[in-house]
Amino acid sequence: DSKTPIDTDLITLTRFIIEEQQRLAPEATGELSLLLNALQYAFKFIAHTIRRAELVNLIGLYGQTNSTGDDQKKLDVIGDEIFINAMKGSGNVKVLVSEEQEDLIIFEGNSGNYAVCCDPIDGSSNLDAGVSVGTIFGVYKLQPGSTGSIKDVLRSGNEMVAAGYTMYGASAHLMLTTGSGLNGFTLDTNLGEFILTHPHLKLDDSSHKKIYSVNEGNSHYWSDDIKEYIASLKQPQADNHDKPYSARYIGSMVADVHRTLLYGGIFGYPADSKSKTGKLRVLYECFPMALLLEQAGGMAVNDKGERILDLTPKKIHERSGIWLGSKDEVEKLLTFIKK
Ligand code: P6P
Repeated sequence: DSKTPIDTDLITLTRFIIEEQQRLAPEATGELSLLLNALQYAFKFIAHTIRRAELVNLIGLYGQTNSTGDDQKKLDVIGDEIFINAMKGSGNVKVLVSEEQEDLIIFEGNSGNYAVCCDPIDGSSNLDAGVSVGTIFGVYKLQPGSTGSIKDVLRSGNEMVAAGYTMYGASAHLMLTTGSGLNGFTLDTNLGEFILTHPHLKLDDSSHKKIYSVNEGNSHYWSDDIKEYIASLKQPQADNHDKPYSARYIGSMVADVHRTLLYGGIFGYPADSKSKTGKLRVLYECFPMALLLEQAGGMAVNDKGERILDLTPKKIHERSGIWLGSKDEVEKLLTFIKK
């Protein structure tokens, strides 16, 4: 009715990208803005497909396995195809690394200056249970003079120019950074637009929830440092009204990281005696999430306590152990990691 105030001045992702470009890089060519718009198209299409999949029962084993051996679900394949076509169609992506593709993809016909690393539908093993899954992405600008090769992506995480994820839950939530803070958007399916809903998101160091998020089913294989650390969280905490931490583990990285960004705490998938290099992949899981957490004032380190973004992968599907979350929580972990 006429009394309910309608916000007629919405900040859509499209508008936000243009305003950020004008604010941060007035001399920019606008290529990154075009790329971010191609990314948001892919997220809208994947969100729509996941919703439809529930109805037309696309879910179910597809019978093939992807480059990392997980059972591939139909939506993994469709999500990957949607993403590949959106990046090719953007015209300015030259190199693509996808979790679903064993090898690097070079778009010969594109004259673009960007390389994108992505996990089209991370956590898809949870799809049948209705658990939120997501698309995780990281963007590198091609190195000067490069026409697109593996050298453009086997680089330090510090060189990523943009990163984020879209989580497909009750709504589609996009968390994005282009290096100047972290902003959250929610897809309005009626408008077909991502709307700015979490401007300048920052982790609240003082009053965040005491949550730890790790798969305790692996604790037999953990190092003694990590066993000691997690055991310490289960004791009553003086700075938590003498209560131990709460355990929250969804098993879908995007959902676990989204909760960590909104509530604080720590998430980890450490390397252990079973997975000596951890499970999560550097280029399209660890780097993007580490960049998001740091932009929100948090931290992300590997099993040796080294900053994730300082790592340089030698292979495109390389894995790393990772801990990320509120600065004070990661610093507490670091006191248990013996150099
Ligand atoms: P586990 C999902 O398969 C995934 O790649 C991440 O999304 C998630 O954090 C992790 O693996 C869960 O692994 O071994 O705890 O089931």
